Amino acid sequence: MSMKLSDFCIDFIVKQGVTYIFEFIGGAITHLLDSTYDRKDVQCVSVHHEQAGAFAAEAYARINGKLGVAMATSGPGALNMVTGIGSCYFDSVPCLFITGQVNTYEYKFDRTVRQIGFQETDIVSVVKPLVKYAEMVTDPQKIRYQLEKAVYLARSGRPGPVLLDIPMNIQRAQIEIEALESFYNSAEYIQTYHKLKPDDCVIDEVIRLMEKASRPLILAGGGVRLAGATQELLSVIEKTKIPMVTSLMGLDVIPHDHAAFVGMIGAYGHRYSNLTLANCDFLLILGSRLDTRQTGTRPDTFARAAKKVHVDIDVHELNAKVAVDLAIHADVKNFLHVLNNKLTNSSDAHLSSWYQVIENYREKYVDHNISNELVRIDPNSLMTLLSTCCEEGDIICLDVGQNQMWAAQSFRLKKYQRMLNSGGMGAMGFALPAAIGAVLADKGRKAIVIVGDGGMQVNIQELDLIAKRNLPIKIFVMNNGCLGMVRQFQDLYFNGRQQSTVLGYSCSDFVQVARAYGISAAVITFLGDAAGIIDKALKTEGPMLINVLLNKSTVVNPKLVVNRPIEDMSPHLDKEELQSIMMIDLVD
Ligand SMILES: Cc1ncc(C[n+]2csc(CCOP(=O)(O)OP(=O)(O)O)c2C)c(N)n1
Ligand SMILES: [Mg+2]
Repeated sequence: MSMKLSDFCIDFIVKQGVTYIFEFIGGAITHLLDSTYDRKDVQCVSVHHEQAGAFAAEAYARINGKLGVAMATSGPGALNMVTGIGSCYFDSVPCLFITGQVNTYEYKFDRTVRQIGFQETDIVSVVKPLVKYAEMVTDPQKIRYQLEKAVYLARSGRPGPVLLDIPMNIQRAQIEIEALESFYNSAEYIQTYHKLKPDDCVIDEVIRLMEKASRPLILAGGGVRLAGATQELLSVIEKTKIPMVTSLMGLDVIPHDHAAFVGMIGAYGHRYSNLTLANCDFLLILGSRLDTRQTGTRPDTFARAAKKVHVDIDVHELNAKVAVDLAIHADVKNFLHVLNNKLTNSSDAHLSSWYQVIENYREKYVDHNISNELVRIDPNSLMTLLSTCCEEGDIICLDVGQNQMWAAQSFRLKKYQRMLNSGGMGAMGFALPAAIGAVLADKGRKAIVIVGDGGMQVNIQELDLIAKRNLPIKIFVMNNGCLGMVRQFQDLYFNGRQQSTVLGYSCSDFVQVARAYGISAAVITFLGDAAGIIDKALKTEGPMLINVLLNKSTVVNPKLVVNRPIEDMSPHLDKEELQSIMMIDLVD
């Protein structure tokens, strides 16, 4: 049977369980997008900037757990996706990016000229350091092989983005279906495929270390979700009663009110969580790459009194930043599955004094410090209030900056809620398009966007798409009228010279902007008014924007500063106080 290649690609994408393709059209991608025109099983979502399409695809993949797909034209379209592609790479999200390219007979290949075809750009070379696989398809009969290989690589091992660049003449080529070569029958596949299973004696050693400890702790990272291992993790906690902290990316693996949950560690983590981590004597690290935002800039002091076990699917992450006692190269889900089978239920009696210590930390060092300055709205308190109003299953999409950290610190996640972040890339402009991908991936759920006034302006154009599709997205702009996170940094290290965060920075009235797009909007000026307005926003059908007016001088507290171990956050405790609450020696 003969078929148009672009039709074959769309068929393939649909078979992966993908029902939305995020795209922005251009001449070089028209054949591929045209192949969706008459289909009922897949729909194009036409964003207004390719970066937003890439972020939406990322969130779509995280929520549907399968794959996200975004498409763009050659040149400017392809390049506009690069930030989103990088975001998927750093946060290990399986996405297939397809870019159109000029006809092969117009492409320069090895010639030394800069460009032959209009908008010709070597996107494959550009994205190489940000993808698991990128290739230009130059032989139409190789399309099945390329698609299968790309999607296999996107999903297997440590997941990540892949890109196929498909020239126009290849897109419109006729292919013979029966003659197409399959990647799965190839020597390449058979030689590289292997499944990682931890061996039994390693598990026995983990259990031995666990049982010997008197202050054990689990640290869950984003890898737990990626591996689909949340149930296995909860079951290990159920059996062992070991308390657990998370990284920013791991926050949504456990509901906030779970008895074993001890908050988020890291540079802007909770003081009580960081203290718990610093004092543990056994640490099981699951799917976390331990970057400096989690460990602080002194990884040598991280959980220094603990026997450390690190489980990760990516062997390069093991012993990379923090030296551990036992490095286990395994899929977290497989590891937890085998561990679960070997564990028997234990009571928490032997951990009661450890739980007592933790409770003491938690009571003394609440999750944030309310600023002494007279502020109309304490942003952390607003986050907690918002979280009490949200429903199980809501998807919380955070942007980047102070707004993100207030939310991570004080938004108390409920069951089945998700919290999406642009972790490694830390890209402002992520939250709004992520919400689009998230709500399309699971109809019936709504998204809560928490974004700063700066980040809101980065992909503000997507308000149009949200309005036209009447998507259930509630946007909370934490508006401090400045680029607060960097301003806080300048206040610390630049003597208050607020270049470009305050001086030269501006934003317009978001309420008027939202209304111009046809989205209803309201303002919160005082915490006392917030409950009613939040309630209205959450009950309104479709989108709504809430402009939360904050003081310009907002800060995120507590915060880990350079060269301090994780337990010693700013504002710093007196040395005597810190000494009195530590179970181990202080660092000099
Ligand atoms: C695309 C991009 N550009 C620049 C930055 C650097 N940056 C990190 S946080 C921040 C300030 C964010 O301001 P806003 O969105 O208003 O949030 P706030 O910190 O005030 O809550 C900036 C400029 C970034 N992370 N991403
Ligand atoms: Mg701001």
